[in-house]
Amino acid sequence: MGLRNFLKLRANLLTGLIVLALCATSPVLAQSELAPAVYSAAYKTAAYYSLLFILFCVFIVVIGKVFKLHDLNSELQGKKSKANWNKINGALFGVFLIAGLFGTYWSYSVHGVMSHSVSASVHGDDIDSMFNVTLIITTIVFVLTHIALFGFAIKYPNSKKKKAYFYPHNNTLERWWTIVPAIVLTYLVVLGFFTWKGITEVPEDEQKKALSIEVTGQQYNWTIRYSGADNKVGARNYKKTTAANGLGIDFSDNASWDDKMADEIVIPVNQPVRFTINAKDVLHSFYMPAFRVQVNAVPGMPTHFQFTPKYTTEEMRTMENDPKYNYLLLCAKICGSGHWNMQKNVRVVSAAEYQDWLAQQQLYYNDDVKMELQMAQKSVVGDNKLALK
Ligand SMILES: [Cu+2]
Repeated sequence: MGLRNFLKLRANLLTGLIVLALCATSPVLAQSELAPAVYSAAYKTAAYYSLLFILFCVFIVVIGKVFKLHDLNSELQGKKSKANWNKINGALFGVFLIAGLFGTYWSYSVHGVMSHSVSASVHGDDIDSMFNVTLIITTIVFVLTHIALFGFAIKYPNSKKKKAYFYPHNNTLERWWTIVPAIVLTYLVVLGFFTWKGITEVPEDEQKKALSIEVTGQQYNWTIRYSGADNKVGARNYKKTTAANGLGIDFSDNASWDDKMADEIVIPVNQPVRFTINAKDVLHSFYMPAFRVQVNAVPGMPTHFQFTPKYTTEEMRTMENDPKYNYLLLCAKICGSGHWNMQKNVRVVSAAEYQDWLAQQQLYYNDDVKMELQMAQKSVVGDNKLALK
């Protein structure tokens, strides 16, 4: 086969490949049009953009192949290729730099607004300002290093006329690029350390003043226990877990007798709340984004988070201009197949509303639990009698 025929075959193969790619993607597009309603709009959008990206890649490959064919053709005819690839690459680096920086600006202006909501807790403002400081510093570094990276590639393309300057070592330069990042990173770490310490290390008298609520995570639900009039959640012992006593509450501890169960979390505004967080099976994560609260729920090791909510749900609905707005408790640890659905409503209300709501909640130590405990005691006594005989 002559070279000319070979090139023709290659061009035909390439065209076939493109047609095949287009044919293969069209049924997927058609299917996404006919897909049942369960496929969310977001899923469709992701599929659409993925296909668009694949088509764009195919387009780039085609352009590359066309250039390659042109070069081979010129070579065959004994002509010198006119394309200066170093210059083309340099110009492309410039295009990527501008497009990339514009993409960064676009992402900050569109997604930045989406990710930044008003903090609904007192300590949340500290976390937000720390986040902003980190974002500003890293953005400045990102922009400068990328301008330098692409700028050098544009300014110094390969050329037969130029010889590269061998520049292996510069102590002053190395000193600066070690000391400056070290100072900046130390500042960020120390700032984070003290902010976190200020939020999590609450003095004991402050802990006692806070409303005590216990939350237990299990696949795939949160169980909420309020401490009752004594503001103390009763002790637990996993060995006491039964069908009626799912949390394994130890009823020999008097503090457990007035504990209450709830289907949602209701907390009074402007009062400190202290959550004790447990897990019954695997790791979960107690996550309330609006309050900037996140702590792991670990089996066998209670964790705590204390904070003060600033705005009631109603106030937040007005501020967010969304009459359906609700605070949420979510699980932020991928804990199994039902993880996505592990959420609870959180309502922040006035102190008076909170008291009214609490009065309506059921005691954990209810008749079912009492009856089960009595039955268990009777069977223990029965067993003992048998043992004596
Ligand atoms: Cu979970």
